[in-house]
Amino acid sequence: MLKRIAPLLLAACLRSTAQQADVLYDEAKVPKFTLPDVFALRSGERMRDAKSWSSRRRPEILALYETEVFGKSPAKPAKLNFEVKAVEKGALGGKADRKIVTVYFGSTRGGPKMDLLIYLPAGAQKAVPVFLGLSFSGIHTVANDAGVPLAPRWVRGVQEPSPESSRGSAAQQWQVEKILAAGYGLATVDYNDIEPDFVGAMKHGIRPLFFKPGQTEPAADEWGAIAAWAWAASRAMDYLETDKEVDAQHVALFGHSRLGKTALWAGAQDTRFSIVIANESGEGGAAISRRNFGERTKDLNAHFPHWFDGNFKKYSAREDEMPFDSHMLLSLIAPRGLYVASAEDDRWSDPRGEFLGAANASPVWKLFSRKGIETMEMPPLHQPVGEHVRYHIRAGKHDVTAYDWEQYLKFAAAEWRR
Ligand code: GTR
Repeated sequence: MLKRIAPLLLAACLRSTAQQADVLYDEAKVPKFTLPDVFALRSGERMRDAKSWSSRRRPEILALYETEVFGKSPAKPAKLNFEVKAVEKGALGGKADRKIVTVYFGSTRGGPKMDLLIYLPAGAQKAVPVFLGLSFSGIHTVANDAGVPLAPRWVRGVQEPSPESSRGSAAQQWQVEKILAAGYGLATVDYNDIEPDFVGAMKHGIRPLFFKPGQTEPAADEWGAIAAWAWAASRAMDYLETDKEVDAQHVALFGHSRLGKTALWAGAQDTRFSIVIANESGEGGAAISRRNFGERTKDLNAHFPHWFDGNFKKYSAREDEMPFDSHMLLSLIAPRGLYVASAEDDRWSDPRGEFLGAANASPVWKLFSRKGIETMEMPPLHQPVGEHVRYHIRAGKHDVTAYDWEQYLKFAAAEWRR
């Protein structure tokens, strides 16, 4: 399918060739491991209450992920430049009010920019909670809406116009009508606007804007593409905070797959996101790396060297040497709402590893007197578990489905009513 553009073809290909290759898919062969203690400082001292964990352990974990995994990102620019356009009342057959907001990353309107597509329930009388998500393809793919201009796409490293047939091609993965019917809005950005997703694409994205004079590559502890995408999600949040139609206290950040890893990293750093949803985020996301099941750090570093920072390369096939694991990344969302989800056939992402990441992060919620997942036993298909940390596994392949969105909407309703 042409709409599954180059990087996604590579992803699909990895998934299927991995079936034959030397990939661990046998639960009996998962090595025994001990996870780093989410409560203990590197000095060994254990934090026993929310206040000391937040002020002492949390910054340590954040700094580890910043230097060793995703790389440091620049601060929020002093001046942000937004342009609100394409405002339409009664889009999507009268169900939505729609606008497109351009966020300019530089100080002028000439440089890189991203277009934020926002659907809000038509005629909403007060500010509405919003799901924010980066998407894999142009904003015109999110819904069948003739009013959204066709964004260009990248094919084999070259940008070209998108065909009309791609309009609405990702609609299944966004379920905008369900979101609107629940009384929420949806805001999306094409991640290619921030940095296209292929080796060597950095020059087309935002990272060079922040280089020091003479710098041509990020340093080993500076941001990779995932951190760049995450940073831009925070810039989208900067805009949402200025929009009176949006209830910026209630913004859920959603991401699928590599964009699930991105959502986790954005949500870890930016506590304005009140809920973080990682759909099938796999290795480098919610899955416990030490299980070595499915995708491994060496696969990430070999196939997608641009995603993570330079320091992360030293952990290729050395998961047991990492002073962190995914439960620590997930703990950075506490005490906010966290949803981790898996698909049964998506073994490459290690569903059990994703569950165990969420379950092993949950004791941190307990410190805040909030319930997370209170069992180490993986639930059966289609039976979500947990309260402020929730998890489900559904039947089917690596994807985002209506079932997934139904669960996220229920979770948001519960979180936001509390
Ligand atoms: C895979 C990659 C995963 C996941 C996925 C995706 O091939 O190995 O880590 O992020 O791509 O984003 O579709």
